[in-house]
Amino acid sequence: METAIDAREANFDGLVGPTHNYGGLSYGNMASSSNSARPSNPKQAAQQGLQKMKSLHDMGMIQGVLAPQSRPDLYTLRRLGFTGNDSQVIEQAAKKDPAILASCYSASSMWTANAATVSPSSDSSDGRLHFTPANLVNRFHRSIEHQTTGRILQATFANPEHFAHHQALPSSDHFGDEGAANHTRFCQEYGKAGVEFFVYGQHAFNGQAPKPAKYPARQSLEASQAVARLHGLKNEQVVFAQQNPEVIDAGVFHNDVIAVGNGNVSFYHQLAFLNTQQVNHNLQQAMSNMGNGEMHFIEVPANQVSVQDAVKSYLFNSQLLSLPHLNDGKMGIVVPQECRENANVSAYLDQLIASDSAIDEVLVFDLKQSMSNGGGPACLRLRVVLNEAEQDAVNPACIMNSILFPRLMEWTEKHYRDLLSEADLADPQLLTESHSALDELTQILRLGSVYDFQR
Ligand code: SUG
Repeated sequence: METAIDAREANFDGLVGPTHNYGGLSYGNMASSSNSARPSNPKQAAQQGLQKMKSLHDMGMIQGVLAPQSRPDLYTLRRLGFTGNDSQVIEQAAKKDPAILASCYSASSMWTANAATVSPSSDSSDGRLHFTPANLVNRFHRSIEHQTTGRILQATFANPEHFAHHQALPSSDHFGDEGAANHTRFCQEYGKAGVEFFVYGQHAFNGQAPKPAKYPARQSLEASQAVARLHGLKNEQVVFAQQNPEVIDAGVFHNDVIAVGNGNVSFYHQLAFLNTQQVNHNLQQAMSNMGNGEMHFIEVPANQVSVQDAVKSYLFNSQLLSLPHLNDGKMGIVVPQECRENANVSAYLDQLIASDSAIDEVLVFDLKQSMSNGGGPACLRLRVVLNEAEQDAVNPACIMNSILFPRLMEWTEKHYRDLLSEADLADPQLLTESHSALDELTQILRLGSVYDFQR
């Protein structure tokens, strides 16, 4: 029997970048499509995210901050044939193809659940914590994130004795990888070898297998298998499961829109998976293989919460947290306020808390700016299980505390606009503002020169 090392779950949230806008860029993501071209408020978006980070820090969680990417992505615009100095590149793109400019301006790296897949050191064969940045090939505006994501992760988790950083998978739909949005780790204790659960939307090399008819399946089985290999996971600790193609067609573009897990608890919608009974059997089997105990399955019935309610409210895009003030394995659930605005979901939450399930407390946050692009509490965070030595090895300037919070709030006050519309993207002044914001941020978070414009 392996002994457990003292380890904790940290959440690294993406700091919303200064160009947060509603580009309508994610086909199959209902919120993104329905809010297309609405004006955004980047300052409010960043501050809503910071408030969540600060609250979780105040509750005793380890809370990290991942820096945003520099936008517009001038490197990509030049690769696409726009020439001249920076302002000319932007002007040309705005005139010739505003859709390309909007894609290169997206602040989508804020959803760090899609930054990478992370396997804790207690799971990997070399005893290091593994990161594979997600290639996000399915959406153009996201496919340009992974290189800088890799650099930011390396600047945050630098020590190679503890942290292993892989390249993103090959950029082809065959290996479409959306990172931790389709990956959950179950365990008895964070520091003990656990079970890694990979959920995919389609088989890349088997044309006969079921797949959605309308919206894209952004994650392939083959991508998930490759990540499991790269991270040195044992076959007996890995479970692969196919998402129900019908829910993808109903707007569930990532598994974390319909299921979430923590510790030994799996909280999921009745229609989330293709073959739920088999999936749950496999999870329990894998937990037993690893010497862990019983899984707790909390299945939310479709007659209480429809898939549509789930997609609208983002009930499952919640964070299930082992909060330090809760005992006996009890957890809190961090939900967006849209869950309290939906009568069915709100009633379900009340019933859940009153029952004797592991979920004991509901924490509600206003994340409307991010939610309007389809990004709830769980999208905004990347979970990283860290043992004590690894906690010491993380870049300390990226950890939320009572000094960093006001510093970053002040930084957003100084640099961010409170109104941004589609037409503003053509204004080269936005680039200048964005660069000076990020330049200062790399000093606050002590990241070094992670951005192209600094190199
Ligand atoms: O990839 N939205 C993101 C939302 C990501 C949510 N992440 C998780 N579920 N983990 C996406 O679809 C919309 C951008 C726009 O339309 O402007 C966007 O990229």
